[in-house]
Amino acid sequence: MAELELIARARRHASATALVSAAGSLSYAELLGRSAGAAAHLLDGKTDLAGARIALLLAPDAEFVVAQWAVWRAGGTCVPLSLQATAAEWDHVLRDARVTKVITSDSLTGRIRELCDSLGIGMLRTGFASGVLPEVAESRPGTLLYTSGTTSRPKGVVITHANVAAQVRSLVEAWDWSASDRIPLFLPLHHIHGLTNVLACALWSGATVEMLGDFDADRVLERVATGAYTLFMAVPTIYVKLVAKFDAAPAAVSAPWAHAFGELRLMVSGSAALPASLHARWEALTGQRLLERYGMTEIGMALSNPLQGERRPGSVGLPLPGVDVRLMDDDGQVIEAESQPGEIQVRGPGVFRDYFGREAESAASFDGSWFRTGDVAVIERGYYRIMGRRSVDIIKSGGYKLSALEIEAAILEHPAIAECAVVGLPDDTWGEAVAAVVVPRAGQQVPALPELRDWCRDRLSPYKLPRRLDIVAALPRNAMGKVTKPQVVKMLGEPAAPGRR
Ligand code: MLC
Ligand code: AMP
Repeated sequence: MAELELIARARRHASATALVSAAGSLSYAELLGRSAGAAAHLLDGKTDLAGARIALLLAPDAEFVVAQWAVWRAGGTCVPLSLQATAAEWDHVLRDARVTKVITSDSLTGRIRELCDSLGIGMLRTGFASGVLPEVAESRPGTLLYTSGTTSRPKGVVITHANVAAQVRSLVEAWDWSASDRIPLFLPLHHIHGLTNVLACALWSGATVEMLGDFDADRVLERVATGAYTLFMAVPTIYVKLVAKFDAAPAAVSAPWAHAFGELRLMVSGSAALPASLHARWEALTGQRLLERYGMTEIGMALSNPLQGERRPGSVGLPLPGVDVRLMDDDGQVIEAESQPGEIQVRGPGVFRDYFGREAESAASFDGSWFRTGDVAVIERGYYRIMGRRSVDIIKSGGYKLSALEIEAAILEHPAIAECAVVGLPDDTWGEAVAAVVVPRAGQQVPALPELRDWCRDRLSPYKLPRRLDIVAALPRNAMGKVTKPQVVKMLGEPAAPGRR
C-alpha cells in the first residue's frame, strides 16, 4: 500500500527512539503502532476522513504526535490549536476551519468543552482500534495552521503532505540532518518552527526529539549541559533569555553550559530578526556561530545561511535547496542588482496551497506561481538581508506574528476607548513589543495598562497583550482619515523600523 513518505520512512527506523517526553520514550515502531490504532479509532468504521478538519488541543508531548499522525493516516487534516488561546480565539479557528472534532486530553478538556458543546463539535481522546487505513495521497491537505496577517482575524494556511515533505527535504539536505541527531523541542506546536523545522525534520530523518514542554531556560540549560543534543533551534527571544541566564550565573555554573553549546553540531535562529549584537554575544559566550534562516508559515523555510561557509550576522543567507526566491520592486520589476530593496517572493513545492475558504485572498497573495511574502529584503555581497515588512499592521513579538488590527479590534470593545492604534516598538527581548495608543471617549477614564491587560485577557492570548499604553487626544491621520502608523511610532519617541534592526 502506498503510504505517506513520512510514515514509510519511519518504518526504516523502527527500533530507534523517536520521542522522549515526561511520560517516557516512544520508538518509531511504537509511534507507528499507536498512531495506526488511533487512526482506526478516529475512522470509527469510515474508510477515509476525506480531509475533515480535526483540531488538536494537546500538550506538546508524545500524545500530540500520535494524534497528529493518526489524523494524517486516517485521511484527515490536522488543525493544531494554541494552548494559550482564549475561547474567542478558538471559536474563530473552529468555525473558520469547519472543524468536525477536537482531540484533547483529560487535563485540557475542561477548557474547551463549553465551546465545543455550543458549536456542536465532538471531543475525543486519542483511542485505539484496529482496522484498515486509507491510502493518503501526498497532494492532499495534511495541516491547517492559523496565522495572523494583514486581516484582523487569523487565516488558515492549507499545507499539503507534499508541501511539508518538500520543506523537510530542503532542510534535511541544507542542514545535514541524520538519524544520529538529537534535538530539544520547546517551541509551540501550532507553528512551523516547532512543527516542521524541529519535529517533522527529526522524524523524517530517524532522529530523536526530546519534548520538553514550554520553554524553561533552566531546564533547557540543565539538559544541554549533559550533552544530550546535537542540534538546537530557537527564536531570538530564547537566545536573549539564555544570555540573561549566562549573565546571572557565576562562571563555574555557566562554564559547562558554554562548553556544551559549543559542542553542538548546529544552532539555528529564526522566526524573527536576530540582532547582529546577539549573534556576536552568543558566539563570545559559547563559541557557536548561530545560523540564521528566514521562513514563513505559507512557504516553510526560504533562505538560510550555509551550514558550511560564511554565517553572516544580520543576514539570512541564500535560497534553500528547491526554493526559488526573487525580489520584486514596487513597479513589478524583478530586482537583479545588489542593494536595492524589494519584496521577497517565493516559489517551489513547499509553498502552501491556499488560505482555507478564502479564494480572493489566496489569489491576491500570489503573483502567478510566486507567493508574495510582504517582507522586504536586499541582496548584499550575495546574501539576502531582511529590511522589514510592507505592512505596518504585522508585529513579530518573541517569534509570534501578531495582527495589530486584531489587537485594536479587541481594545476598541472597551467602553472607555473611542480610537486605538496598535504598533510594534523595537524591544531588546521581544524584538518588537506591542504598544497601544488610545483616544478616550468623552468623559471616560481609560484604565491603566495593568487593568487594560487584564480586561483584554478574555479576548486575546497573553502574548498579544499590549506592553505599553499611551493616552492621546487624537491619532495622527492622513488626508484620507487613515491612521498613519509611522507617525504613531514617532509620537512614542521611537525610530520607525519594524522587523529588522
Ligand atoms: C510570552 N509572553 C510574551 C511572549 N511570550 N509576550 C510577548 N511576546 C511573546 N512572544 C508573555 C507571557 O504571556 C507572560 O505574560 C510574559 O510574557 C512572561 O512570559 P515568559 O515566561 O517570560 O515568556 P515565555 O513563556 O518563556 O515565552 C517566551 C517564548 C515564547 C519566546 C519562549 O514566546 C515562544 O515560545 N515563542 C516562539 C513562538 C514561535 O514558535 N514562533 C514561530 C512561528 S513560525 P503575563 O502577562 O502572563 O505575565 C514562524 C516561521 C519561521 O515564524 O520562520 O519560523
Ligand atoms: P509566521 O507568519 O509566523 O510564519 O512568521 C513569518 C514571518 O517571520 C516572516 O514573514 C518574517 O517577517 C519573519 N521572519 C522569519 N524569519 C525571520 C528572520 N530570520 N529575520 C527577520 N524576520 C523573520
